[in-house]
Amino acid sequence: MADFTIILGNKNYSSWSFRAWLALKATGAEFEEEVIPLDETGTRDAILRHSPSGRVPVLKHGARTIWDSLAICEYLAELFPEAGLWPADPAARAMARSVSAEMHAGFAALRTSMPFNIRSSLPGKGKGDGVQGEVNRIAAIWRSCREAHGAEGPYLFGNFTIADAMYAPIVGRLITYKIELDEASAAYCAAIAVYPAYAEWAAEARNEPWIMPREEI
Ligand SMILES: N[C@@H](CCC(=O)N[C@@H](CS)C(=O)NCC(=O)O)C(=O)O
Repeated sequence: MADFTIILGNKNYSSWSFRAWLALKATGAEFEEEVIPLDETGTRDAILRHSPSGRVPVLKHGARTIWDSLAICEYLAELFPEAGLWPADPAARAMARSVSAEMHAGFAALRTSMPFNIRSSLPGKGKGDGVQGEVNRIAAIWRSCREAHGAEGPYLFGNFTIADAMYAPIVGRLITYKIELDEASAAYCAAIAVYPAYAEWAAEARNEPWIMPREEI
């Protein structure tokens, strides 16, 4: 039995689950996963059996329970320093933590108007109030990370880090809703879209049977 079990929501809809799962995959550790379909009878009880917050994702490691995507990422970064989940350089690491926290705490307009729906193609939909301003801010974040620290590879800080895990579901949304981007941001999206773990999650999302009407626009 693997040391780690991660409890997730539907792969097609649960963007917070996706973030923690990407970080766990990036450690290279073996793990088991359980998907709890959201918005069904019994969903809440099923989640509460694992998570005191009533939300997914949850990571179980022996007797420990870690909930909340960013807390899981931080926990894994401590446990697997060799995985480079945060950049080694202190200036890069500070920036990576800042942009990750900004994602974790923000972009409410985009998250509300453009629900995560990685298997769908919905060009032109989801253009609610405030969305374009948030897209512009996200593109500016990506450009500044790549310009300052991205020379070693195609991701925000060169190699894949927690910052990429935090923004990968935004990439998924920008692809689903076909949002126009500047060249550098489009190149970053293209790099994330072919990152093997991203592609694996997207393929599994396509095979899920569940439909969540409140997430379909
Ligand atoms: N801040 C939390 C947010 C977690 C969250 O909102 N998860 C949603 C799914 S993406 C959830 O568990 N919803 C419970 C439900 O729909 O019953 C995190 O970063 O993990």
